[in-house]
Amino acid sequence: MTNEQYYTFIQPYSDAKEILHARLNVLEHNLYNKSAAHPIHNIQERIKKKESIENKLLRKEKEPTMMNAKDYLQDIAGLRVICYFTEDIYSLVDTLKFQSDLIVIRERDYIRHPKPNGYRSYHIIVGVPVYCLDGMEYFPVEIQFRTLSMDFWASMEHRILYKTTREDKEQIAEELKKYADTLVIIEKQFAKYTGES
Ligand code: 0O2
Repeated sequence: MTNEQYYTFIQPYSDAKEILHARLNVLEHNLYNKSAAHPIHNIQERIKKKESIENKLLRKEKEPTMMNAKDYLQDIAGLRVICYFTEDIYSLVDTLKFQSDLIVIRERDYIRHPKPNGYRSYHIIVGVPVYCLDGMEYFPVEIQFRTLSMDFWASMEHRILYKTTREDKEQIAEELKKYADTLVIIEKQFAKYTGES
């Protein structure tokens, strides 16, 4: 994949991400009209770099071509939505699913079903219709919904352990799992103050 091919290839993914980002901003403004609280703390976004696309395809034992990226990767465009409370995440997901022109391609609820290492997050891959001069096509965008504490833990774990090799990995993983459990308790305590538990 040349640089030029890469930049042409990612354009509609980037457009789909922008469309979804705008829709999430609208929900942030009017989801909770019954209270002053806003559910979203911040939204991060990224487009997978050319090298990451090629490496991921190679890990999947596929040729690193644009065609394969389109066929086998659904996280080329990504949004990470950081919310205050778990309930905010489920409300946002429900409201987003109500938008009938979006299609849900895949969902993974690592909040109700955390990964054994303690990772918690709600992943949903949404097909977003992108209209251009010669028609419409759906492009996938992966959204990771996390609370502030889920994001804190995942960012630290990503930095310290995820995809790393180190001798003390097992011991650190055990400690991080305990911190994940503690954060669940703390988060529930905070939710109590707002009646959102
Ligand atoms: P990176 O470095 O964040 O880009 P798939 O995308 O379907 O091939 P998978 O694992 O089936 O991969 O999808 P899943 O479980 O939805 O996880 C995808 C992303 O979630 C990862 O992207 C991470 O960003 C995040 N994630 C999943 N598990 C963990 C975890 O244990 N710790 C942390 N910190 N993040 C996690 P990438 O591309 O693997 O990595």
